[in-house]
Formats: sequence, structure tokens, C-alpha cells
Amino acid sequence: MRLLIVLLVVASAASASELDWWKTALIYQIYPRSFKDSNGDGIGDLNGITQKLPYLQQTGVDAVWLSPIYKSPMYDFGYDIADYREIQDEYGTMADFDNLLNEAKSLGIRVVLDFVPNHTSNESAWFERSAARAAPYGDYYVWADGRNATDENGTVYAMPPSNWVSNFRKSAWEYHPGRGQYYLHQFVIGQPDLNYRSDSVQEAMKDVLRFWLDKGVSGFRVDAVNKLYEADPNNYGGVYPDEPLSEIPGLGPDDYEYLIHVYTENLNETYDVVYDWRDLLDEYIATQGEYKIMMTETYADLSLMIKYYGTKTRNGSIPFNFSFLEDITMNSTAWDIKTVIDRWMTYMPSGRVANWVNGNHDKSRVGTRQGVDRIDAMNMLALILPGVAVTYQGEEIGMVDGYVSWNDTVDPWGCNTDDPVAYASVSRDPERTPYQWDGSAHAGFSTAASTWLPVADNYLTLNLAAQIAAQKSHYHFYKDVVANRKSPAIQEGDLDTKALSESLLVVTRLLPGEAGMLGVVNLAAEAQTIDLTSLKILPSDLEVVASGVNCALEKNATLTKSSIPVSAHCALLFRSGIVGGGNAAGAHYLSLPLVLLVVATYSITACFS
Ligand SMILES: *[C@@H]1O[C@H](CO)[C@@H](O)[C@H](O)[C@H]1NC(C)=O
Ligand SMILES: *[C@@H]1O[C@H](CO)[C@@H](O)[C@H](O)[C@H]1NC(C)=O
Ligand SMILES: *[C@@H]1O[C@H](CO)[C@@H](O)[C@H](O)[C@H]1NC(C)=O
Ligand SMILES: *[C@@H]1O[C@H](CO)[C@@H](O)[C@H](O)[C@H]1NC(C)=O
Ligand SMILES: *[C@@H]1O[C@H](CO)[C@@H](O)[C@H](O)[C@H]1NC(C)=O
Ligand SMILES: *[C@@H]1O[C@H](CO)[C@@H](O)[C@H](O)[C@H]1NC(C)=O
Ligand SMILES: *[C@@H]1O[C@H](CO)[C@@H](O)[C@H](O)[C@H]1NC(C)=O
Ligand SMILES: *[C@@H]1O[C@H](CO)[C@@H](O)[C@H](O)[C@H]1NC(C)=O
Ligand SMILES: *[C@@H]1O[C@H](CO)[C@@H](O)[C@H](O)[C@H]1NC(C)=O
Ligand SMILES: CC(=O)N[C@H]1CO[C@H](CO)[C@@H](O)[C@@H]1O
Repeated sequence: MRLLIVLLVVASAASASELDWWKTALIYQIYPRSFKDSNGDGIGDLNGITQKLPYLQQTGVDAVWLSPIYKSPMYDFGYDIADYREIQDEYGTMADFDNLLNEAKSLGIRVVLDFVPNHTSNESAWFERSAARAAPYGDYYVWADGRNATDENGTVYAMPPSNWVSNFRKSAWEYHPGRGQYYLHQFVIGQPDLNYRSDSVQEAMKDVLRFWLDKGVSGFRVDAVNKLYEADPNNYGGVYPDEPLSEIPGLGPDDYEYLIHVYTENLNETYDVVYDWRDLLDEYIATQGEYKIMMTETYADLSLMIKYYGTKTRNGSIPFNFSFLEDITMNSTAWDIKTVIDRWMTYMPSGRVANWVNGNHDKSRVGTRQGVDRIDAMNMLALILPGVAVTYQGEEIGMVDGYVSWNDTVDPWGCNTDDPVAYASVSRDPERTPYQWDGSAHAGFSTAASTWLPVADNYLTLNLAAQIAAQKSHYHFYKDVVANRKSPAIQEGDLDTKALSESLLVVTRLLPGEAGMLGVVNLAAEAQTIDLTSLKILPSDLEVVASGVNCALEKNATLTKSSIPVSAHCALLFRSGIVGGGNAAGAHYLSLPLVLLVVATYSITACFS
């Protein structure tokens, strides 16, 4: 009863749908550089995104999350920001952004921006002023004196302040001759770390959030949040303490995993910053009448991730866990996949919101990582499980990694290998090749003579236009599942997962008084017929509402739960008859309108190899 009262109080400020949209949002990640080029320079841009918003609306997307669009020297394609309040020229102007935002609003699509708080570009005004010790910028970054060491001949030489190693290998400290001190960079040299122990930095970053919230964005995805803080030298005799050695065999002092990151990762202070940002976003719920989402990315083990959900007294976040990305492979059985789903649902604190992510701009695409036979299955699972679903651009048509030769490679992770063979195992270019709109030149992405990354060579057969024209396609399946995502059962129903065998996975979403939803996946290379009479609450009559590309059963086919024929590598979504068990309005448990802060996890392991 108390829960219902809280709901009513909140609902008086804004309508329930404006407050709850995030809990079951379908968020579409756009990598602007590769989505759509509107001005023929070979690089995607904001106006290109605006042109394609109607497509995203027709697909059923609730919100778009844009990878960084800010002014940047592009050493890391926008994750190195020179000015948090300006648009990168090649992506357009602030007027283009405002136009995008207005168009999106008129189509009912919310816009979420990437926020990169762990570091700026070394070519930002902030960093230049800090290097010159200009107030109040002097302590905006983590500056420290070097240590003196003495070599075998008694000569004193300078060493970095501590043994800390960059995520991209080698010392995390870089000497700045102008200031006569070292600065910390947990990523590349061009990405100096901000100093969150400075109150000015804390305020400056909040002002950045306010700048975009005032424009009307619906929230942020926060990058690398678990690296915001480093140990406080005041607690260690005025110096930055060395991190202990991991003693993992085969690693050297330049390798990130050589150390255990007790002083540079997951410090307790981090959580308070996340909760503070949450409070700031909450202030906008009242003034703008919609919930503001914040998705934050971190790589940490489960117990630490869960802390991003918040505490008893502070609202937190939905930690992004990439278990679909990290823990499911092309060899995973139905048992394995069920285990991954159940584990997250088990550890998630009660009343909080889950999230499912199949791909992003840093990971090999689903079709490449798990095999094209599993594209429909993985898309469907992310869309029918409870909580937020995130689709990386192109996954809805089953794009696979493009081939990018060493000559064409631009990703710093690939380039840093200096190796025309080894680059392929770490480069993130293949999952960033341009979106395949149609069969025309450059897949309809651009009219330029050449594009910033080559278009994947399968675009003549694998493109959106062809999939819309085809009778069956990944896109039709995806869109049909999304349409059914709005059903009461998928929005609010109880979840049950069953692995009937190593190759058969069944997911039910059931809500009393409503039609049930049933997802069936056959991972095997042969057809199987399944009998679901053991699922007592599931009504017997079923209708196919979405049929994957490999399925013989077509949409609208009706059958009973005792005999369901499922083709090889087929994913099917069924709607059942009305689920019994009482009055729909009173029977199910309404969850609190909790705050969404999605903490994305991020794997950097590829780079250590
Ligand atoms: C390191 O040595 C230089 C001279 O070689 C000296 O000026 C400096 O103060 C020393 N720094 C520390 C931290 O001892
Ligand atoms: C120490 O001096 C010896 C003899 O001059 C020289 O060979 C060696 O390279 C020096 N070591 C270092 C670290 O400079
Ligand atoms: C910034 O860092 C990059 C290396 O990542 C370097 O090439 C560039 O010269 C630096 N820029 C400035 C202004 O120091
Ligand atoms: C961080 O917080 C946890 C729980 O609040 C506590 O157990 C732990 O000792 C803290 N760690 C440090 C380094 O203060
Ligand atoms: C958490 O957020 C909800 C909804 O925005 C709000 O009603 C509640 O008071 C917040 N709780 C805390 C502890 O701030
Ligand atoms: C996600 O959570 C699982 C536990 O469910 C954990 O084993 C895994 O390391 C987490 N993944 C990441 C990337 O944090
Ligand atoms: C899948 O299994 C095959 C054959 O056993 C093996 O070669 C491959 O490395 C496995 N792939 C993954 C991602 O585990
Ligand atoms: C790569 O570029 C070099 C130098 O421009 C050229 O000689 C070589 O043929 C190119 N290789 C490929 C595979 O295009
Ligand atoms: C399925 O039924 C719907 C309406 O019930 C209809 O609009 C649609 O064309 C049918 N689809 C097929 C493939 O028969
Ligand atoms: C978690 C993480 O690494 N996030 C970003 C932090 O900065 C690096 C370097 O720019 C980016 O590549 C990451 O995406």
C-alpha cells in the first residue's frame, strides 16, 4: 500500500509514462560518425541522424543515445573532449543539434548524450590553463612531482610519481615540461585525468550536465565512471602510492594487468559522485516533467557493480553489465544463457531495473561474435527480458563486422599495435563500419568518393532496404518483437526462463488478466518439436507474433503448447491466451519509480593482448 501512495505522489508532478519510460526503454545507440552522412564528406553527422529519425520511430525506438558529438581532436574519435559545450565541426553545429532534438521530440524519441567525465583532451582550454597554474584550473588535473631515483653509478634521475600503468599500456604519468610536473592519464597521453578531489572540477562537471539538460536532453550515458578517483596522497605521506603487483605470469611493468588497481579504480568516493549527479538530474524531473536517465559504464565485479544501483538513502543507477557481450559466446548452450540471465536477476537489488546489451562500438558484432544463426535469438532475448534494452546501430538488420585492412585502420587501439597482423585482434574499426542503408554506392551512407571507414563488402545483400522489401528478414523480426515489447506482459509480467535441453531456451512473461508472451529459441542445427504442457500457468493457445529468418512457422500461425515445431536456429515469439489467476490491477506488484542511472561496464581486455 505504501508503494502505491508514493507512486501517486510522484505522479502528480508528471504523468506516469513520462516518469516510467526508462524502466522498459528501448535505447538505440548511434555512433554518429558511421550512421548517415548528410553533406558528402564521408563522415556521418547530426543532420544525417535527423534525416533518419523517422526510421527509428517506425522501428519502435524509445530513445537514442549518441556517442560523443563534442569538439575533439579525435585522437580517440570523440572520447577525448576539448570542449564539453561545443559540437565537433564535422558533425555539424549547435543549431543542427537543436534541430535534431526538436525533430526527435516531435517523433516521441528521447535523446541521451554520452558524458565522458574521466578525462578531457590535452588540447582543451582547461588543460592549457591548468598547465599554466591559472586559477581555478591549477588543480583540475592530477599533477604530481616525479620521484628521484639513483642509478648504479650514483646519478640521480627522474621517475614518474608512481608505478601506475595506463589502460593502453606503459606509464600512466606523462611529464609536462611547461608545468614541470607529471600528469595522470589512465587512457592515452592525450587524455589527462580530471581531479575529482577538486571542488571546482566537481562543479564544472555539474555545469556541463546542466548545460545539456537545460536544452532538454533526456539523460546521459556516463563513460568509465569507476576510474574517476585515485588514492588521496594526503593519506599516503604526500605521495601517490605504488600499486601492488598482480604476479600474473607473462606480464611486464608496461602491462595494465601487471598491477592490482587498488588505488586507481572503484574507490568509494566514486559512488557519491554518481549519487550526486543523480540528485542533479532529479531536479529536472520537476521542471521538465520527464525522468532523466543516466547510463554509466564501469568494469567491475558484480558486488561493486551492484553499488551503482544506490543505497537505502541515495538513489543510484542501473549498472550496465555486459554479460550478454562478455559471458555468452557462439558455444554457449541454452543452460549457459539461462544462467547468465538468472545471475543478473538474482543479484539485482529488489525493485531495481535490469538491462541487456548485445553490442556497442567497442565490441565485435553479435553476428560475428556469436554467429549469424544467433542474431534473431539474441535480439529477441534482449527485447523480451525485463528492463532496459540497448541496441547498437545495425544490430537490428544483423550487420556483421566489416573488414578493415591495416591501411584503412584508424582506431588507436589497432594503430598502437604497429603491427599489420596483430591489429586485427584489437581494432574496433570492424564494428564501426558505416550503416548499410541500401544497395547503392557506400550502402547509401554517403555520396563521398571515400568514407572515413570502408563500408562492409556484404552491403549489396545485407542492407535495410533489402530487408524491408524481403518477406522475412532480421529487420522484420526485430520490429515485430519491438511492437510486442509494448504488451503488458513484457512491460510488467513475471519472468521465467527454462532450458529444456542444451539447445532449447524458453522465456515466458506472464501477467494475470493479460495475454502472455513466450519466446522460444532453438540453438541446434536440427528442427525440434517441444511440449510445454509442464508450464501450467501458460495458456494453451498460442499465436506466432514474430518469426525469425530461419523459422518455418509463419506469423499468425496458431497452435497449442503441447506441440510446437521449431526449425533449426529459429527464434519465435508467441502471444498466448489470457493468463488466469485473478484481477490484473491488484494482483501484481508495482515497483517504485526508481531513478535510472545505467552504469555500463566496459571491457578493455582486448587491448592488453
Ligand atoms: C630530485 O632531484 C633534483 C635534483 O636532481 C632536486 O632538485 C629535486 O628537489 C629532487 N626531488 C625530490 C622530490 O627529491
Ligand atoms: C654506469 O657507468 C658505466 C661505466 O661508465 C656505464 O657503462 C653504464 O652504462 C652506466 N649505467 C647507467 C645506468 O648509466
Ligand atoms: C596531446 O597528446 C597527443 C598524444 O596523444 C600529442 O600528439 C599532442 O601533441 C598533444 N597535444 C598537446 C597540445 O600537447
Ligand atoms: C569502502 O566502503 C566499504 C563499505 O562501505 C568499506 O567496507 C570499505 O572499507 C571502504 N573502503 C575503503 C578503502 O575505505
Ligand atoms: C529516489 O527517486 C525517487 C523518484 O525520483 C524519489 O521519489 C525518491 O524520493 C528518491 N529517493 C531518494 C532517497 O532520494
Ligand atoms: C557482469 O556480471 C557478471 C555476474 O553476473 C560478472 O561475472 C561479470 O564480470 C560482469 N561483467 C562485467 C563486464 O562487469
Ligand atoms: C567454440 O568451440 C570451438 C570448438 O570447440 C572452439 O574452437 C572455439 O574456440 C570456441 N569459441 C569460443 C568463443 O569459445
Ligand atoms: C597499403 O599501403 C601501401 C603504401 O601506400 C601500399 O604499398 C600497399 O599496397 C597497401 N596495401 C593494401 C593491402 O592496400
Ligand atoms: C497477421 O494478422 C494481422 C492481423 O491480425 C494481419 O494484419 C497480417 O497481415 C497477418 N500477417 C500474415 C503474415 O498473415
Ligand atoms: C571505460 C572506458 O575505457 N571508457 C572510455 C575512457 O576513455 C577511453 C579512452 O578515450 C575510451 O576509449 C573509453 O571508451
